[in-house]
Amino acid sequence: MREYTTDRIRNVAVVGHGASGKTSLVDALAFVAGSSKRHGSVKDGTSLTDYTPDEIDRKYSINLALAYAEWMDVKVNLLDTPGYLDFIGDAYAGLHAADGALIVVGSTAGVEVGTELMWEEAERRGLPRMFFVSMMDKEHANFEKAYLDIREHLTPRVIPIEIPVGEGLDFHGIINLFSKRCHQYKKGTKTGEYDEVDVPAGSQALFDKYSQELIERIAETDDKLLERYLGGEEISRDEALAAMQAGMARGELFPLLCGAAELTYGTRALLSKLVELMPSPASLPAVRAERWGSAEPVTIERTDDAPLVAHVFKTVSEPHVGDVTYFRILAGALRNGTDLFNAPRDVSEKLNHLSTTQGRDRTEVPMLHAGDVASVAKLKDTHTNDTLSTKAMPVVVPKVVLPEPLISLAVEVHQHGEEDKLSTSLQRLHEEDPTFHFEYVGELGQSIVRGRGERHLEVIIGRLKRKFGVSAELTRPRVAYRETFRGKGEGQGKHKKQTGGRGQYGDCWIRLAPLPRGSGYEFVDDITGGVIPNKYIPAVDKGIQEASQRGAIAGYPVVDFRAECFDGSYHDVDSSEMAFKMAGILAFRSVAERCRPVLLEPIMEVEVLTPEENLGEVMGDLSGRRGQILGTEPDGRLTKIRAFVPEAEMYKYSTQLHSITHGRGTFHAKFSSYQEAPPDVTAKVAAERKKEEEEKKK
Ligand SMILES: Nc1nc2c(ncn2[C@@H]2O[C@H](COP(=O)(O)OP(=O)(O)OP(=O)(O)O)[C@@H](O)[C@H]2O)c(=O)[nH]1
Ligand SMILES: [Mg+2]
Repeated sequence: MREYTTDRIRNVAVVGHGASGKTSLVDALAFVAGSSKRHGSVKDGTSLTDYTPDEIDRKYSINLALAYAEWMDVKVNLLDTPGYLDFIGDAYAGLHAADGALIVVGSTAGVEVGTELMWEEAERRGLPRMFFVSMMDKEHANFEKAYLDIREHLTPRVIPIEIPVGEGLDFHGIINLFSKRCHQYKKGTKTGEYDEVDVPAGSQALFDKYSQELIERIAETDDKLLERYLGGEEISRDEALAAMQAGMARGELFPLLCGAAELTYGTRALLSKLVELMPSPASLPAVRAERWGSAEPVTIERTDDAPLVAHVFKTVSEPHVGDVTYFRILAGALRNGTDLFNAPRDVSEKLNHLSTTQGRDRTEVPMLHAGDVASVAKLKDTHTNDTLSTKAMPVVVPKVVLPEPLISLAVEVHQHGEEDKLSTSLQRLHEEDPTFHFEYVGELGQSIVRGRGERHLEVIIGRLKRKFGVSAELTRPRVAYRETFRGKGEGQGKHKKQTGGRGQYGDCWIRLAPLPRGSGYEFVDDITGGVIPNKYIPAVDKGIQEASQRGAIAGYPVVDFRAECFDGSYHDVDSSEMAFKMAGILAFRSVAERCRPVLLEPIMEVEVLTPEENLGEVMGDLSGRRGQILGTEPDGRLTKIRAFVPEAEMYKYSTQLHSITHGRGTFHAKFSSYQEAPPDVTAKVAAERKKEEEEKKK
């Protein structure tokens, strides 16, 4: 492979909603350019960038993957991102590593939730953006509708630079509005070949309308051009393209193209436009970094002579290879075998086997120039989001901001004794995918995994088995119930034992009373006249606290109450801290039952975004989960519902919402408070607890 200098590189993240055709497009682009040997297909499990077993089985992208197309002496790095929202962390990582975004919009589906999220993220990053209306050959394809959808929901500054000839089964050509020529595709073409012909008579009216719009829109972004245009002057193709590129760089214009990746129609024109309109890293402002240690801000030019800075945006552990690290060289030229420094981890890494990456295939290269994206295997201790730099100029660059987990499930190993292996393997999987988290929660006695959705966690469990040989399953997480009191009560706890020599004697009287929700625990020392010596009072407090960890209803910790110790007695010889602690325990146990104990359950504050048409069903489902709807309000094209829902009822909510809204609904839940559980729930929880206890005794 030839060397590509910084000005001959483009880094493009291909983003969009799930199943909009991104992976198929990346495959076709790399193939048509001649950089990939075969035209793969998602359906057959042969696509270039959906190459992991998980992806081949499921037929959708899970991981960010890298490919490239060499076109017009430029290497276009294509970052294929997953569209399913469960894997949005990788889509963010793709945008982080790119200098421009190609937003794919399905010709029948139009703008969807995933399209909006990607648009917003690209906007936040100030990335130049281009649209591609995909699958123009699909039945019911509608170019104009997709365009108007983008205009209405994403930006009025989108502007088609080509238009299709025919749609759906009749789709057979694309007119380029700059060259005023039509590409008529050869039926059965494998590599996007076409005959160049005049604009067909039947498309003339459409062509005139869009051409006019294009030139006006471009002229609007440039005063001089506008003046000339209004003066009746012709604007040349090159001038228009240059103005378009400048407009894109400023975030004022978003060109729209179209095609059908599976037929390779439109792929050549798209490649040319990616080269002509997307920025090269050489044209970008200097890299902003922070010097490690001093946090002093530094700027580093994106040239080969600059000190090397690379950002790791993804790591994947592969069987037989170990960890593969994907990184982007922000500054400096990188030679194979170079030692780089990972400053925050204080580790030197030798970059052997530096490779350009075409899907699963890696080709070793002797050197890479500033701006390129590549991979390397077998680094010692470098993970996603780390910066590699030099010892002479150790720096860190901003990280990809990763999304928070949305759901939690418990995980159980199938084979007893594999618990340790489970936790070390899950740690490795977390390093590979930092949007996945896990912890052992002692109170629940369960390992809890957290992620973006059930689909996400199922993929993790699959990897656990395939990569680490640990067979496990996802189960319902236990709920951290609490107990508290509704009423007051008082009583005695007396611990007295006489066994041969020195005995044990502790005696206390306590009062228990409820406190407002969230107040916690309070202890009041109301002893007068030294009926219990001062030195033993903390022991009573300790005993009450210990006993309160197991409440009267179902053995859950009791919260939000006050305990007053107001009377008691002691023995000169037999009393001890131990004995008074026992007295505290006994007192709590006997009084707690009389204070009308109740079960508290954790309540989540939930925000759901759903299309209006599913609103009724989504609300009905929330009510079925004992949800209390607080209100609804419009939120862009969707409706936002706010509700309180018991945590116990949120199990598998993401799957349910996905199914009701056909993947368009999203939700967010956070702990809000503990509330009294209704009697039937209390009875059920108490019965379950009793059963568990009995099983333990067996
Ligand atoms: N008719 C037609 N179907 C297409 C075309 N491109 C993709 N498809 C089909 O659309 C489906 C989704 O395509 P993908 O390329 O996997 O879409 P994606 O955007 O990568 O999907 P995610 O990875 O899940 O986000 C597959 O079944 C493809 O075969 C096309 O040009 N024409
Ligand atoms: Mg894909």
